[in-house]
Amino acid sequence: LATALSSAVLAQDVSGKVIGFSQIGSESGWRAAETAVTRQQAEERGVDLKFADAQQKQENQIKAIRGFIAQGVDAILVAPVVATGWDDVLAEAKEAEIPVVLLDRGVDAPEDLYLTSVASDQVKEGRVAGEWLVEAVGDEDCNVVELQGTVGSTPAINRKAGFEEAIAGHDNITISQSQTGDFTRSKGKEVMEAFIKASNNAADICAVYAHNDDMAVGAIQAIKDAGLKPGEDILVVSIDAVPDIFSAIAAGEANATVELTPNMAGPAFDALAAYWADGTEPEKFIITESKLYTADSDPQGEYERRKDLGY
Ligand code: GYE
Repeated sequence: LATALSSAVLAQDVSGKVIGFSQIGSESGWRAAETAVTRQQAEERGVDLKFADAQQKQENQIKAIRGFIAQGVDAILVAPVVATGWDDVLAEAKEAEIPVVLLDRGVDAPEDLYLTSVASDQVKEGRVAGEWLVEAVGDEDCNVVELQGTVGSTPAINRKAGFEEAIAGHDNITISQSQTGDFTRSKGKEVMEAFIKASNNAADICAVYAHNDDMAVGAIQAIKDAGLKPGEDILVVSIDAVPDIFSAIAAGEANATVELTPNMAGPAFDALAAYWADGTEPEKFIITESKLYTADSDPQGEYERRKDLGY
């Protein structure tokens, strides 16, 4: 029993490891939560986490990863800002025998260049958001404006595709305008203002679909500034499930969000622990859940639960 217990403990063990984390930046509330949870997970597990903030720039991420390789870290976590352009630096890490785990976004690179990827099914997230809208509008005509995430990032590409899949075949629903808001609150507001200006009559916009909650929160402000009621005159559906969207849902100013867990590091550390314990190859894609929340899902309670978790 003692041996069984100690090997079970060992399999979970990443303590004493030095792990580099190339984070994208701090564009959203979700990103801040992910950074906080990663630091917390590292501390609980005795990992020496080397944190590098890339300020949204891929070149900074590549530099940080090269720095981690030069330092000889035990593993590298990277949240890749865009999908392309990773082959060389990932091959360098592989050459140095440093396992790389992708967090929350994907890459267009050969799968043998990373150990595993911990992320949501982003096409599904878009689909869940779109299915909610299909259900909410029924037979009514609905003009949707779309706030896309960062250009070239997998969540922007996939969340767009999933939403379009869900509304396909529902000819009453059309996307009339679609632009990037770069996953930020300020750009979400700015682009929503432009959408409102460009439409003949702001009231013609039936819904806004934002690829994350922060852009939705910015859009809500723009809708109010235009003298309309978000959540009623213009429906608001987005992705992440951060506390601020729950306050908006509780206030009737947003309608639905799809949850993205900020705990990507937990499964990443588990995968590394098993890999180091006995060479266990993790699943290539570790997929987190995508649950829908609406006004019916106790938004005030969800807000408080997240605040208690330290979001
Ligand atoms: O939804 C958004 C963030 O990469 C999936 O990035 C993640 C997204 C998340 O800035 O808020």
